[in-house]
Amino acid sequence: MTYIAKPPLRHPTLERNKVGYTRRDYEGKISTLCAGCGHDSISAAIIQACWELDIEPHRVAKLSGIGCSSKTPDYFLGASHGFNTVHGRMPSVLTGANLAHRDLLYLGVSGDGDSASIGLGQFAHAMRRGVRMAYIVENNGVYGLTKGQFSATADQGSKSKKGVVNSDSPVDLVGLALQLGATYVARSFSGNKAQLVPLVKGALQHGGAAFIDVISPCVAFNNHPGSTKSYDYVREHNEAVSRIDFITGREEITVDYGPGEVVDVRQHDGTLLRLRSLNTGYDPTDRNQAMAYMQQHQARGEVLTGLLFVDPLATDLHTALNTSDRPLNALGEADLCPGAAALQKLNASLR
Ligand SMILES: Cc1ncc(C[n+]2csc(CCOP(=O)(O)OP(=O)(O)O)c2C)c(N)n1
Ligand code: SF4
Ligand SMILES: [Mg+2]
Repeated sequence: MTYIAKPPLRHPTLERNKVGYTRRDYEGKISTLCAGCGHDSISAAIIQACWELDIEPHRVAKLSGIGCSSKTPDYFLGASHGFNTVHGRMPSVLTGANLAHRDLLYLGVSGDGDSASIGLGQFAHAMRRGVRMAYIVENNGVYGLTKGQFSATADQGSKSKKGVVNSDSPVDLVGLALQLGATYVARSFSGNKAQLVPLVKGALQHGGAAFIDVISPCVAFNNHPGSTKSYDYVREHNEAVSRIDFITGREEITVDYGPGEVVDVRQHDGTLLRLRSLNTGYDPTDRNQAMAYMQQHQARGEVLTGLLFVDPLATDLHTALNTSDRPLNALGEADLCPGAAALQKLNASLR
């Protein structure tokens, strides 16, 4: 993988967050993606979200598969844990890491090829098992890294750069995530940082499987007329369900929301998701309504964005499996080898 390290120089007056870090401390190496690639804007949103959340970088584990999108974890959170897996295998490696070390914040970064083609099965099982993570798909409708073939999320009837029409039906990862039981489901656009940053913050603080599909135009292969994943198409067809602000339990609410219906969703850990509905009557905690609403917009060729669904009381795989409260590397000999009596009791329970 080619990369260029950023010069370590810092201006001494850079603003610091509550844990003493500047935004630059959340950056990674210099990006080698094409200038204007949507993926770089998503990296910038992740950096901003982690800085604003006062997350210590060593508390994050970022995992990805293969693709231009999956290269991006090299360009943010340079001081965090990282694992670049095989194509489409990020969810299973992340699941294993999460089960071994439950105290880290897990960030899965993937592409539409990585998650909707080769990794579709892995995506599905991570969602249905409720693996606690923020799973971000940087969705450009093509395999950018291998020169722009249609991916499984390309819309039927959309055109390639050379004018070839895609005849296959698309896989809609948001629809699948909703159907499979993900407890935080959102869609956004790499060109809308104001919407994306709070969505990433909410996902990182969520108590279960959080999924964000981010439409992220590929300027090299899928940004032309006839594409439904281009900057122009998404700007013209973007329909937001709500404006979201993410507020930690300790913060005073000072945001001026203006007119519109306000829905507060308080999560397990006390954090608050405040949504100002741009469409009256939209209930972000109603899974069935989210699915129907999304399909209606899709049929009209619109790209519905925002926080589409959240279950504020979500639990995760650790709760379901009743695992140890402590990470495995923090268990001592007494925990791991509780003695003959405990073994006999266990064996008896299995007879
Ligand atoms: C097992 C395997 N099959 C195929 C490939 C070739 N390959 C590399 S990246 C990629 C697709 C990447 O597309 P996507 O996940 O959408 O990422 P993008 O580059 O568009 O961000 C493919 C097919 C591979 N590296 N490994
Ligand atoms: S090929 Fe496309 S996805 Fe890859 S870096 Fe270039 S613009 Fe981004
Ligand atoms: Mg892609």
